[in-house]
Amino acid sequence: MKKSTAIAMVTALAFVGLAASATASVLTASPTAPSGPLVKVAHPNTGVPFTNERDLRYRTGGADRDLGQTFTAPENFTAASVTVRISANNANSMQSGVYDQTLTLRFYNVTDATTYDAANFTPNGVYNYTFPSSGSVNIGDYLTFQLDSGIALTSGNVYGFVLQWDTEAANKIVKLHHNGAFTGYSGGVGIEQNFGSGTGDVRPALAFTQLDGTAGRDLTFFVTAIPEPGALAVIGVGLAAMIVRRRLQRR
Ligand SMILES: [Ca+2]
Ligand SMILES: [Ca+2]
Repeated sequence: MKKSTAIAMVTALAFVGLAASATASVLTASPTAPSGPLVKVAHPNTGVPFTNERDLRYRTGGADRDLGQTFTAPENFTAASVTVRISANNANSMQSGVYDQTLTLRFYNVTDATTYDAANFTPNGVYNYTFPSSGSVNIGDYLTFQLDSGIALTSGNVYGFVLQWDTEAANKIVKLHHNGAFTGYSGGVGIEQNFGSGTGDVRPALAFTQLDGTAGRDLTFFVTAIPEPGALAVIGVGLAAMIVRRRLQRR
């Protein structure tokens, strides 16, 4: 390869890197829950009571709401993704104004597992996503928000995330499933921020209240971990051993 070609390729790759950092983070919709989450809060009942839903909305002609959840890290780990679930109560659980729209996840360090006072929330990352297009997301789906290169979390510390639409538009409502009266998760609290009443509403400085106005309610949510370097090394050694064994078998 010519030196000039190599330089051109490196330059091109550098531009690809810059472009990638400016694009939206990865949001996927799936009918199945994420595998191997470190934090899992889902309603324990069978026959999922999907009527436990709460609007995440920023709509013209009505009041608006951000939704979030705090949780306690069960060990030291790097958070890879956060998942919430779209309610499947009826077709109204996901309305027409949400497709291809920008949805922002704000991640926070929180002082304790019972507070929802915004004064106790310290910003620890902002991620922008594009909601899936019509036809590629269904009610009942799990929405998984990848946290790019991950967020390092410390065992026993409390963290939180808040989801919010960036702009107000007609029918911009998706309903997220929560655990209703089940209060089995003590590691955090469901939170929401209500604002506006019609059209042209502007989101105020953070002022959270408890989810659904009721103590103990939590979103159905999951947090997954990036495999530790130690675990990756074990996998790497295993792969190397397998390759060596196959080569020896061919002789
Ligand atoms: Ca709780
Ligand atoms: Ca509004």
